[in-house]
Amino acid sequence: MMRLFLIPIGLFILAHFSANAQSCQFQIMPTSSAVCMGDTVCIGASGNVSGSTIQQFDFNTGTVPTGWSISGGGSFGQLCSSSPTGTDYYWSSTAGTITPIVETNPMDVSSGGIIQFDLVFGLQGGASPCEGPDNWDEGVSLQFSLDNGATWVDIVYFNPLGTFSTNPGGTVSGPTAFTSWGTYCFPIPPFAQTTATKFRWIQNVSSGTNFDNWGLDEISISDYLTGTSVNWSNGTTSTSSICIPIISDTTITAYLINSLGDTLSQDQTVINVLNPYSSSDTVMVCEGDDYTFADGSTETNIIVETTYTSAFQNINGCDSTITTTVIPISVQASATQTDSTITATNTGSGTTYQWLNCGNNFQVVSGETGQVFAPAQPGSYALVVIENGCSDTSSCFTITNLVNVKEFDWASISIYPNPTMHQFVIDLGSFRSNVNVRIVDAVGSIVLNKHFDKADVINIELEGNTGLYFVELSVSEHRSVYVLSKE
Ligand SMILES: [Ca+2]
Ligand SMILES: [Ca+2]
Ligand SMILES: [Ca+2]
Repeated sequence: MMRLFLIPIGLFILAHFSANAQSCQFQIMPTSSAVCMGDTVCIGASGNVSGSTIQQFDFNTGTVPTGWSISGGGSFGQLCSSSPTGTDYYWSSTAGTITPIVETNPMDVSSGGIIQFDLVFGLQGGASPCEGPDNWDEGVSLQFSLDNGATWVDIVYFNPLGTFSTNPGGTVSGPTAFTSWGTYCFPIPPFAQTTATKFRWIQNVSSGTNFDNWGLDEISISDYLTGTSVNWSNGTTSTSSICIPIISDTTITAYLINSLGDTLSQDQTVINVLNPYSSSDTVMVCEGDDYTFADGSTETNIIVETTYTSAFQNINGCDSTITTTVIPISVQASATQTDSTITATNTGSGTTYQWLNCGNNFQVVSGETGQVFAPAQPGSYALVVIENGCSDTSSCFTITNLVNVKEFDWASISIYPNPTMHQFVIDLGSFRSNVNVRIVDAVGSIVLNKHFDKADVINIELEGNTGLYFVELSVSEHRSVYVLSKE
C-alpha cells in the first residue's frame, strides 16, 4: 500500500513555528518519522541563518534607540538574577497602574528575518522587586504593529505555565515557568513583513505594585541571509522540500548552502520503517472440517492440503500477510470379526476406541473402550476410533451367536513370554482336543493359522515385524483372544 503524506506549505511552516518556537535555526521536518515500507515521506527544510542586523538594543546604556519607548521599567540594571551576558537589562515594574512595555520604532523587515532576545520571569513569591508572574494572564506578549502602534497583533505569548501561545485570559494559578534567563528566537511572521513594522513586549495583566515582574535584554532583529538554497543528502539540490519512498530506515540530511556552495547549516532526521507482519503457520483439521483463516474467510469441507494467504493491515496500518497451510487428518476405522469377537485394526499411541450398538441408535456400549470387543449380547456393533483428535466410525458388524467363554477355564492357560522377541509358548495346562491357533497382526493380516487335534504345550515362532499381534485361541467351541507384543 502506498500512502503519500502531503500537507500545504503554509501548514508546514506553522507546524515548524509552533514546534520550534524557541529556535530560528535551519531545521528539517518530515511529515512522518515512521512509515510503512514503501510509503512516501515528504521532508521540508525551513529556517535560515541571520544576515545583517536591522535593529538591536542591549539596555547597557540608560538611553533607548531613537523611536523606541519604554514604560514600567524603573531602571535598567541588574536588579535580580544575572542575565546571560552579565550586563544591565530591562526590569519591569508594575507599580501603580503602569503597564510594562518595551516598544521599538517602525523598521523595514519586508525581507523577513528573526527576532531574538533574552527573557526571564521573576520567581513567584520572591522579594520585591523580583516577585514573578503566576497567573496565566500575567505573561508577556511579543507583538507587532503595522500602523505605528495603533493596533497590535500577538506573535507569541509567554504563558507562565511554560507554553507559547496566545493569551488565554483568566486568573487560574499554576506553576510558573521562564524563571531562568533564556535566549528566544522567533521568525518574523509573513504578515508582519512590511517596510514599517513595530514590535513590542507587553504585560497587560499583573497583581499590581511590585508583583509579577520580568526582565528583557539583548534584543536583536535581523534579516535572513540571501542567496541561500537547500541541498539534500539523497542528491536533490536547490529545493526546500523533497518527497521520497522509504524502504528501509533512512537518514536524511539537508544542507543550507550559500551561493558559493559553502554549507552554512545542516540538519538531519531519521525515517524509520514500520516492519510489516508476515508469518506462516500450519494447522491440522479433521478431514471434511471447515477452517476460518486470519482474514475471516472460510474454507469448507477440507479433504486435501490447502494453503491460503490472508492479507490485512496491522496495528501500524501496514500491509501484512499470514500464510496458513491446512492439512486434513484422515482416520479410517476398521476391524475384523472372528466368531463373536470384533478386533479393531487401528493401532498407534494415542488411539482410543469406543464400541457402539448399531441396533440401539448407535448408542455407546458402556465401558467398551478396548481394542478387542466381545459383546455380551448378540447384535450389530460398530467401532469409533479417535486418532490425533479426529474420529471415524466403522460399518456395523453383526454377531448372531455368542461363543460362551465364561464356562471354560481360561485361567489354566498361559502365554509367555509376553512381550516376546520371537518365540513364545501357549501352555494349555493339560492336554486338550481340537485346538486352533490363529495369529493376526495389527493391520488384520493372518500371519499364522494352525490346527492341533490334541495339544498340551505349543511352541510358536512368531515371524514378522515388531508390534502387537492378536492370538486367537480356540479350544473346541470355546474361543479367546490374547494380545501379544513382539519387541
Ligand atoms: Ca544588557
Ligand atoms: Ca500575580
Ligand atoms: Ca506573582
